Amino acid sequence: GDKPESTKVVAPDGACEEAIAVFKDKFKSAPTIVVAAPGRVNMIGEHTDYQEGFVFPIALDRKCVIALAPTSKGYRIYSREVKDTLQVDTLPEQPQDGDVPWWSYVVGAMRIYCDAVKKPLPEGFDAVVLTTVPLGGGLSSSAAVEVASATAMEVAVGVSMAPMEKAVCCQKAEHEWAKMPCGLMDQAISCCGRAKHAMLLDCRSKQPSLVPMEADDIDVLIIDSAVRHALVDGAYSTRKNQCQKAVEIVQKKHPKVTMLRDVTLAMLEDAKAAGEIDDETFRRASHVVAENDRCLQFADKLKAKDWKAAGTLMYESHASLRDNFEVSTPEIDRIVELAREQPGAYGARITGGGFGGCVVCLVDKTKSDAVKDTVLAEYSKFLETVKASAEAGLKVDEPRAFLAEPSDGAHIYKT
Ligand code: GAF
Repeated sequence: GDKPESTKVVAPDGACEEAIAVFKDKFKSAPTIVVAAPGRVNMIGEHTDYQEGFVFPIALDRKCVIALAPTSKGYRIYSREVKDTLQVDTLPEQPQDGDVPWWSYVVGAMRIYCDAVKKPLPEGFDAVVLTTVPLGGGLSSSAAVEVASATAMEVAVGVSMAPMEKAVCCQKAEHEWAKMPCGLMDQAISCCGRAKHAMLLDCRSKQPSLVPMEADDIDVLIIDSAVRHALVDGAYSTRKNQCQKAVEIVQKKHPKVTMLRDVTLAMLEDAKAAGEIDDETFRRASHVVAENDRCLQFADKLKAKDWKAAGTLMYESHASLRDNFEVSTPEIDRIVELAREQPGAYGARITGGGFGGCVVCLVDKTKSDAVKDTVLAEYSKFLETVKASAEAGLKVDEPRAFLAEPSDGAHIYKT
């Protein structure tokens, strides 16, 4: 049945079996705890969460799985993707200076979870971490690792937490151990997602509301640009700081304003007319203000099954992220343009933090295969020209596309 306040226990699936097989191969014994946490695709409401706005993500059927067995001493944590083992007597107590090693996401979330429930870490364990969320693709691969790690500790120490509280622990791990000042969206959907639903989340009250997504006539198509730009984290904090700067400007006349969530376009226009806000800060802030509004409207249009209106909001969101927030890339813009030309595509936009990654499209179910094939074929031609002039720090992989299947948040497998 429905268990919103604790982590669901579900039957093993392919990813679970895979983690068990890797564990047996690596450690020559069987894991006693197997848990998973999904990546996400955000339909709309981008760069709004850290200003206490609204977001509309879906948990994917792609996830991070952790298989673990307690031992009496020492820790061995193997990452299948990185092909590396952290082997130590004591888990690191502090994040490392400089570069963020892969195990920071695991150890950080585990430590913060155990601290929050006032339990010591298990005195030793062996663990395998594997993921089916494309890495660094804007589908929240890091939140999936954090939430799976916290969930593994939830089982290992035997103390549960409400899913949204667990999300807050994982957000703290991302801030402190991955040094990325993210909002709450990714960890929240990875903890609280529900099969066949999207989640409208008010990031101020932290109240999620589930919106059915099992419509028979639409598909959510994800197209991975396969392009990863460098310097993403720096640009994220710059945007976040610009939003805060806009808040401080508006606060002078409107002392009750604490976040862009409280700001209207009229307030921003006033500040602009008075010469109090520069053009760039104005564009950043006006994106967030309008995006909150679009996100709420999108939820209504979806409930009314008005796909066309919902899709239009997605195109508007994309244009604003491209022109006002400036987090898109030529490759992503090309995919959105191509999608827009296809019969049966209602809307498309960049999803996630930006600077590469994926495009999310809302498409007519009978046309989704055609949209997928045509866009991929045309985009691949475009990508050849990009590869030829690849800038430094630009990593190009194989573009791919797949359907998003709205899935459950973090869960525990019956072992
Ligand atoms: C990243 C962050 F982690 C999220 O919190 C959110 O801000 C998103 O970028 C942009 O909407 O995924």
